[in-house]
Amino acid sequence: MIQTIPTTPIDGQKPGTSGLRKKTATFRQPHYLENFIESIWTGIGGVAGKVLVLGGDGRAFNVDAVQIILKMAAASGAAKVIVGQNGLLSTPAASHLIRIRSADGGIILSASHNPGGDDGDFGVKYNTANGGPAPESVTNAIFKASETVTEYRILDSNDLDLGTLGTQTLGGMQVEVVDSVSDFAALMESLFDFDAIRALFADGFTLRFDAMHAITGPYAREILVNRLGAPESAVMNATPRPDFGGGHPDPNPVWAHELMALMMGPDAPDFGAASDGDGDRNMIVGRATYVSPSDSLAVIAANAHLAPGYAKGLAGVARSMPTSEAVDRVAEARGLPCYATPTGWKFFGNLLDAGRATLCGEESAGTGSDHVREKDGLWAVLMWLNILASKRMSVAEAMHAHWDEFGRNFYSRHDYEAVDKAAAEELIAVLRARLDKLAGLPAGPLVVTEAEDFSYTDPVDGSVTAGQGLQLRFEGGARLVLRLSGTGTEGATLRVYMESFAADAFNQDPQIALADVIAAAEALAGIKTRLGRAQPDVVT
Ligand code: VG1
Ligand code: CO
Repeated sequence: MIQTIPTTPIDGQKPGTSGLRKKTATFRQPHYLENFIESIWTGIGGVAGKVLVLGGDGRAFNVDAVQIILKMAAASGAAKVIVGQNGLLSTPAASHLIRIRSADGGIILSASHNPGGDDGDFGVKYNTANGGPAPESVTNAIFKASETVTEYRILDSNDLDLGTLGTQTLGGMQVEVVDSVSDFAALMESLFDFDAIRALFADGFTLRFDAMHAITGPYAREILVNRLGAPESAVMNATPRPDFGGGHPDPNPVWAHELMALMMGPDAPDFGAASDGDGDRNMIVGRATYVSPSDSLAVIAANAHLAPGYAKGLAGVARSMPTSEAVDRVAEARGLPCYATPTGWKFFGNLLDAGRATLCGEESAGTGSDHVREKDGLWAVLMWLNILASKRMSVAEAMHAHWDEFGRNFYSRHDYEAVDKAAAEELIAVLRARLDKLAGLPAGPLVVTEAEDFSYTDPVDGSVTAGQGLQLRFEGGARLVLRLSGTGTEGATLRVYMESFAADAFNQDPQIALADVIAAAEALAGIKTRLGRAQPDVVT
């Protein structure tokens, strides 16, 4: 029976960089999830007759939310929902399913790299028919609907069995439970030279993949162990848990410390990698060699043709504006178009759909291509393995060969997390107000040459997105970006991105190579005084 439940709008249901993210407890409040889902239906022009993909990264509330969404979709007349088994799908696997099933869209339940569990975060993201995150026109429509929602429809029925593969009916709607891994694994096998990677492993190349108790465990096991022949022990923390084992599933040197300790120690394997809560981020690390995500993007741009799926070369590359310009150097050398977009994968969608970019990346450990419309952690891992299998180099050798050819962009991001929101907003506002007058002026040890509030005009549909971060350039070529995070759930997070270029002298600690830019940032923005923090919480 269809129930129509009266409700009232709930404040703050505004999707950020990547969907709506709130505390799990907030999502468990009466009507909270239901209001937002009903707003999605309104924002997409109704769900009646549509086919959706649905799944999440396994964090607390994942399965409950799947059951609620299925009953709401059925009550509003959806034709079919394709669900990952047990409600699980990684973000890139969901994107792929939307595409191969020609679905109208999909809902991904994840707060990605944010911690999960009863005290952690939960999130809901809507993806469109191309498999990618909804553009701002759609997320704005969803938010607007959330401000006026007065009722929602839900089927009064028993929970569905999400463990058994196959099709069931719920009201007038079909629910097809599919294997979460197999389509995605087949896609990877079609893009990369699995024989070469298998041969590399057979020759004694060792690896460790850290799934961080999140969604990639089952995917990594199937691909790395079952299909590529790595030993079972190559995948650590492989069982997804609702609280990610109490960890913070963000694959960077700070949060993936267990893997980092191994890779920097005497028993390091040849290759280490990790992914995040929902499987779209990646960290690449060699023996005693951390590869910054910006460098990883550049190395992939220079070598992707070694993988069969990219043998014909790249149409173009794209990076988010704060990502280092290492990839720009490769694009220039190879004569490829190169785009700089605002932060967030949704801005790559049009470039990928239009065939203008094949490869995209973000400094936040996101890399991907036109094979799906999301960033893809395991894809990046397999791309690296394919490159190493083809070149027969260590990670350190590959990095040095890259810097020898293209030079090195030293790069670092400093995050000040959960700071006072008003103070962080004021810091940005004050600097933004001064941008016009900064060119030619000193900033600590450097001199500003250009300063702008980054605005992006999408070259495909002409849409303009303004206010995407403060970007400053200095004499000598260094660059500084400041912006506020759009994925946090507590206070504000200030991100400070710093970059400088070196044609040689590659073997420096980035924090030392970037000392002048760090000092310039402090001189310009007064970060420590304004935020009351002596140092950043996370340095990547
Ligand atoms: C962060 C990253 C951004 C990434 C986004 C979603 O956003 O900086 O590059 O696309 O997270 O990643 P923000 O607004 O907090 O800087 V995921 O893996 O958390 O969906
Ligand atoms: Co993620």
